[in-house]
Amino acid sequence: MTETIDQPAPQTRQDDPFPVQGMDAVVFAVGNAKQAAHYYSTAFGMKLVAYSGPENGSRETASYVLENGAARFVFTSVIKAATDRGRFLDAHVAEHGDGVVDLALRVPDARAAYAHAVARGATGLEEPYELKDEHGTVVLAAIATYGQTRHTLVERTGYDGPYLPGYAAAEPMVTPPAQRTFQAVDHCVGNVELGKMDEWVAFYNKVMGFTNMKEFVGDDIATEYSALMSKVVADGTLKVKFPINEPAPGKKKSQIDEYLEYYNSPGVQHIALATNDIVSTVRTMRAGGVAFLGVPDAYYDTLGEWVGDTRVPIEELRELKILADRDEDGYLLQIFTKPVQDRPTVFFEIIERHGSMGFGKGNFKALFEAIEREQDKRGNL
Ligand code: TYF
Ligand code: FE
Repeated sequence: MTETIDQPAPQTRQDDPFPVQGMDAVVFAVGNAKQAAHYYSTAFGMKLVAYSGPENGSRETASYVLENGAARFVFTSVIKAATDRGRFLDAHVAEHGDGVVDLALRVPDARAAYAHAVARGATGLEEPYELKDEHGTVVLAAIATYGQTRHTLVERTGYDGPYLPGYAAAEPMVTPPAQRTFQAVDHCVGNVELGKMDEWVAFYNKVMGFTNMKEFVGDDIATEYSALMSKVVADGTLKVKFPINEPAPGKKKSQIDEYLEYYNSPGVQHIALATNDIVSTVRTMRAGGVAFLGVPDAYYDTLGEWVGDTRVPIEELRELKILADRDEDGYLLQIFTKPVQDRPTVFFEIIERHGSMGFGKGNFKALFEAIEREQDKRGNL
């Protein structure tokens, strides 16, 4: 039901061949970065902190960097493609719609991380290179993961600017909410094709030394109701957690198959954001027009019996459609948005953890039924 790390104890920095310091950024390629930045400011309560575009020397792309605590999102649009990078981003949006191009990882040594990853079988996309400006130097490299998604490896110890060399500090687009909506990226989930989940788990095991967490969705649950299989890999410190899903046969078309069909390839399915006040966050986001999945009222009639006491009274969870789950380590509260673009692809999760390091296994049935109701509305039966 929960997890602690499967096999080896969390590695210390000295013996970790691929140490990561956390998520550096989630980078989205979108059709209209200016408007996306506005949505994530007004509806998600994020704060614009940096910008790169024609006004400061970037003629090909415009990029908006938004933060909330340690969580950083970057939204990039092509203005006029002139290089392979611009053409790649244009093609990415044409093929996948708005989506995640990069789960960038902060590392202490990008050259060492890249060399290790490539030696262990990763596909190199960018050899290590330096970017410099008056704020200092950043070392970057990139390796491929599922679909057209990449992991940029970011070494930023020699830099004190707003994001990366070339970016200028920017003022918030709107006044941020009085209370911070979330403070970190909790986990990033990938959808891969049928039969590929174990290969991608092995990739993270081998290339990054990530270990498997105990929570997974196996055959039994898959055929019962979820129509997906899932395993979770994490770095030794549990700061970076990557669940990987693949479709499974079920009563209806798998939500993972629906994603793969509309995204046109494997890719990032959802980003979970950690908060310490999910009630306030959900109220702010609902007021900003974010649509969340709902669960039947009956879910709350029996919730107290098995989940026990939580910080938030059951009646408030019921009002806001927040889910709860408990395991031997503690409990968590969570809620899922509907897809945030017209394609039924990327969505978000808001999660408040109290001891539990799980992913809400006790909610999988209620959650997947809610997703299936949305699939039905879209005509995917
Ligand atoms: O990240 C997780 O594993 C949970 C559960 O399509 C989940 O958030 C898994 C698959 C999915 C939606 C949620
Ligand atoms: Fe999740």
